[in-house]
Amino acid sequence: MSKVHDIAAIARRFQIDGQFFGAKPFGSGHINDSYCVTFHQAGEPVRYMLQRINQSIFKNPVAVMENIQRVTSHLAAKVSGEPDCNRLVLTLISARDEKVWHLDADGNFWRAYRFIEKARTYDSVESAKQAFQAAKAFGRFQKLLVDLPSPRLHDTIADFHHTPKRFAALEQALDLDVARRTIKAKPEIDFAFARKSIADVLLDADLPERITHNDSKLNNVMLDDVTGEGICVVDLDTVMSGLALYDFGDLVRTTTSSAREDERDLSKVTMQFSMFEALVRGYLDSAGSFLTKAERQHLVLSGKLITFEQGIRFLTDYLAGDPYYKVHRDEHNLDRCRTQFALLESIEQQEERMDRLLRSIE
Ligand code: GN1
Ligand code: MG
Repeated sequence: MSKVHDIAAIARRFQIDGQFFGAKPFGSGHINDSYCVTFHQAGEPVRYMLQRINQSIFKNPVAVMENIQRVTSHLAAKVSGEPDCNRLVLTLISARDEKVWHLDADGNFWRAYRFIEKARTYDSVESAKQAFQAAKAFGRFQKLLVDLPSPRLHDTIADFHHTPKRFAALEQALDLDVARRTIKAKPEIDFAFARKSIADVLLDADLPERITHNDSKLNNVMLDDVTGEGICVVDLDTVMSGLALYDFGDLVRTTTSSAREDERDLSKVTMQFSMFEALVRGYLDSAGSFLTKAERQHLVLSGKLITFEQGIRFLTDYLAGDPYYKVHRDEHNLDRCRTQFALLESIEQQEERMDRLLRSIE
């Protein structure tokens, strides 16, 4: 049973002026708990984002917060002076004891951000413009972090995108079969094993390590309500060293299909070429100046890889009895796995055309 938290009391532990007015659960993340909280300040409502870090997944929340603090300060310094610069980067609110988190009496870690107004996220793509803007925003995020001073960021989750290890975890879940579900997922298991070789495509490609977001889903970038521009990348828990293409790959996974991640009608799940093209153009618009030739050449493969990886992660969680992702129905993780695999098939069918596009704009 999840505990009911006293959100008002927790919010008051942060350096927020005024009267607490209310709080609502926020967003569609699978890991942390997020609330939009409102305070009245001089008669005006002002909103903040309050989040509880899921410590069964982030075992070292202080390391997570140290990474986020370094990254957001660096980004803020880079964009200072730009119009509306407060909306271009997440701003952490310190707790009353000056730390950037609050540890409650039950051992929960909380953090607060200024809320970014007049912008929102989308769980599924509605236009090629959105795809372009999302990819441009993540490319810019990577570009602004190229010169983050040392030391290296903490690895908050080890081997996060190490796909062969993700595959090994699937094999282990199959062996254990703790939830007695392997029988129900036979076609998906066969699908995964038939493609096991995809797991190595980026690790074998000699690509440079960079600072990457690692969870670059479409719904982790805020698009401005008026201009539609991708203004701010959010959900920074997994910002750490990685391959730039992990981020591009996750954009392909979450933005080329207009179906939701857990869509049950698989006929709706297709890789829309126009969206892929918009992603490539948006990403190169901001990241093109620093990407190596090898990185550019692996853009298509990164989409395949991350879609495959996410499919096996959902499948593994399903077989293990859903310990990791929040689920809202019995076969939720299996449904999510199926959409990933349907999208992967659609990518496979269009791979040559996707490659031709890349060659034409090299
Ligand atoms: C999780 O919390 P959320 O929804 O942003 C997961 C990502 C997955 C994603 C799938 C720490 O992200 O890696 O790609 O679900 N985050 C973690 O939607 O595992
Ligand atoms: Mg996340």
